[in-house]
Amino acid sequence: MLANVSVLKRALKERAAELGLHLVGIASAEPCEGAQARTLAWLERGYQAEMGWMNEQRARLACQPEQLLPGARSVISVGVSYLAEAPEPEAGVLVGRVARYAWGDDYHEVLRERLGRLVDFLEQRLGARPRARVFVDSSPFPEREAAVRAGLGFYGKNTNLLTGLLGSFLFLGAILTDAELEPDQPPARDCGQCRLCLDACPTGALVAPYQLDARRCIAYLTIELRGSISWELRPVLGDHVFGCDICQEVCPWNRRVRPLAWPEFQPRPGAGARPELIPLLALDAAGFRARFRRSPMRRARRAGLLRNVAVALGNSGDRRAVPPLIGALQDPDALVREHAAWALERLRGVQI
Ligand code: B12
Ligand code: SF4
Ligand code: SF4
Repeated sequence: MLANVSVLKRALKERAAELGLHLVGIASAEPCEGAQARTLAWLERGYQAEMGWMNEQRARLACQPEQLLPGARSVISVGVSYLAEAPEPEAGVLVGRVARYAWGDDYHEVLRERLGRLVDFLEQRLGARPRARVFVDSSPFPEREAAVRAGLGFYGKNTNLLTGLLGSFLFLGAILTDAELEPDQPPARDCGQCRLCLDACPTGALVAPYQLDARRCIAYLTIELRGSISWELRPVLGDHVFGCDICQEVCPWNRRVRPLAWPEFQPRPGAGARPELIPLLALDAAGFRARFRRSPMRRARRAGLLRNVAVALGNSGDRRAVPPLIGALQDPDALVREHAAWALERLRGVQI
């Protein structure tokens, strides 16, 4: 029996490599009691901010594979690098900064399709379609915990999954299945004495090793928050208009990692790494939809993105930002108008 499960695992990993999935590991589908307890403690402290969907019920469901898929026996965890290179922005142009994961197409759809093909392979090998559920950051599932258990890497103090081969700029996905596969072993590694990410975080969101308070995290503030950004944090956002990579850029595990991003995740026109700010502030609803179709940046919605752009223009210290910000005082959305007014106030000194 063991021979069969390990032969199947080897064949599955070969197929995954053919599909371009950079890392693959297997874990048994046991309840994740530790992750559940840590997530409940995180919720208790209010670190989920206004992400109402990150709640106790979700944490309990996510960590009980049997409830997600009756008869579940194995988790196939995959990691796909999104590390790409982007051209330097043109000199003199007012640009914002987008987190690497959002430079290209939306990973949810791209990864889900590849994982579906891995399930097709299992069906072919087993002679019948196994019961399976695919997770790519959309339904409750502890993706980092599954990756650790499946031997892909370990938790960094910035809470990201770190891997020896690809660093941490990778997407995670998982297949929960009733097929039996031989489990891999979690690596016995950790960050050691390093604390570069904690010291580099500009907002103090990493309140302790492995503890992220989303209320202060730029990724949360620029992507998930629907309302107003606190006055205290606006200047600290700098030129970030969507997400933040600072705690990963400083990580030694991301040095000397080769850029292996799939063509889908290369910087695309419209979104990309360093979008020009002033045209963004002029986007209407239809323009926003057209520009960010199939981009992760849709997640911020028009009002959220323009709010972030107004803050970045306010932080630019550049007088060219003044006329478009005055225009944004007439924006149909109150959120945008309010942040534009703040930005103009911040630029007061440079107006003359
Ligand atoms: C909610 C969420 C967010 C929130 C909250 C982040 C957070 N740290 O919880 C916000 C909006 C801030 C966010 C930001 C980002 N996210 Co996000 N996010 C998620 C989501 C949906 C759930 C995460 C979760 O359960 N959080 C709850 C907390 C409690 O869990 P946790 O952070 O994993 O914490 C664990 C560790 O801290 C550990 N732990 C606690 N104490 C200790 C002590 C020791 C000794 C050890 C070893 C471990 C340990 O246990 C906790 C639970 O297991 C996942 C997808 C998913 N379904 O899993 C993606 C996910 C985690 N995000 C992802 C990404 C890419 C990002 C960003 C990089 C995007 C960006 N550039 O802007 C940033 C990174 C910010 C950061 N430093 O984490 C990837 C991460 C890939 C990776 N390499 O790890 C995921 C897995 C999505 C995916 N499928 O690829 N995200
Ligand atoms: S993503 Fe940015 S703001 Fe959030 S913890 Fe990392 S460095 Fe801090
Ligand atoms: S910067 Fe240092 S402490 Fe932070 S995740 Fe990387 S290795 Fe760990």
